[in-house]
Amino acid sequence: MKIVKTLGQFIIEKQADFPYAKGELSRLLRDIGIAAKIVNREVNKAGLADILGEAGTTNIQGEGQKKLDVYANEQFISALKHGGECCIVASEENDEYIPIESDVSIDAKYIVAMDPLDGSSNIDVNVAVGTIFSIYRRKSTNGKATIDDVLQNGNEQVAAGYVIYGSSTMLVYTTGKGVNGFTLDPSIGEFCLSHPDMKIPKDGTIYSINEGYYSHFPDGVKKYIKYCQVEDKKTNRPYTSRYIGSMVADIHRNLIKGGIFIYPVTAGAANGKLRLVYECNPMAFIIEQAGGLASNGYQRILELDVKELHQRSAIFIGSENMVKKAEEMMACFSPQVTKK
Ligand code: P6P
Repeated sequence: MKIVKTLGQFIIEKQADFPYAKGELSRLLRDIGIAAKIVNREVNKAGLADILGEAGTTNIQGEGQKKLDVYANEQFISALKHGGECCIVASEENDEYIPIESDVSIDAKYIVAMDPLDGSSNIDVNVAVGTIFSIYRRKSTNGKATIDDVLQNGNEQVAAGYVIYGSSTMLVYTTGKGVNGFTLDPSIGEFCLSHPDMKIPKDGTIYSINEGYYSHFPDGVKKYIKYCQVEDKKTNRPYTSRYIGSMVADIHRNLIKGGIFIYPVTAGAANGKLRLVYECNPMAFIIEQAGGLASNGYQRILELDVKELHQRSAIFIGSENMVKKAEEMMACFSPQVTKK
């Protein structure tokens, strides 16, 4: 009989990894797990309930908000508000950060930055979507936490994770001591440890990029794509192209099988499309903890200066040797122009 370890049991077991923590981070991760189960229930019946289609509002990116991403945002904010461990929530769906001021959050010391439902444009066509979260400890030691507590470099994260609502629902997270994956067992309503100590293969044969923008890519990216497509048995090329259009799903596949995901700068997105604070930084933390690499083509994602909440970045993330090859092409054909 296989011993089932739930997310809650695992978190408590790993509590010892944080000698100074008094259980707050553990409780925060538990709160996120609870919200993920609630969102999962609605995602799984999105086609039935009246939560498909546009909510009529738009987020700061000017993107139409589908009802499910508004619902997911509300669920995560509510769980974090009532959990008492979080003093600020920053969300893709909200222009400004949300201070959590409630009796239970008086001495809360954690900041949560999240994309509550990434890839939501895929909801109506039943393609995997995901939640991405990033957790920081507040820097300020007294008074109310401010935006400065949110705008921390990625290497200051204390935890990061994602939920993928796919053929099964999984929660994958790291606290800086490796990456572990939990699959939701609907029959008991628990996330159960299914992928202990996840490691991304050093090499892979999957490249993931929206080639529709090829003509707008930097020359280094064009050269890397051609490198992926050239026949060379010794290096298992041509690689396979896979692009789901949902960052969590594309990166999760590469974490398991090996591969590289690239969203570079393009003519239409001079700083890239994906957001540094609640997409690139958490995914970079996870992939580095699993033995992979994540950069903007030149610098480690986790070392990039964070200046604005909805700041965008290019991202090259995945198997170590594939990211290194892509960075070589960038250095050679699209050398970084340092701003004077
Ligand atoms: P494009 C989804 O909208 C998202 O934010 C990511 O999940 C995904 O990787 C990317 O945008 C897809 O963007 O321009 O290829 O449609």
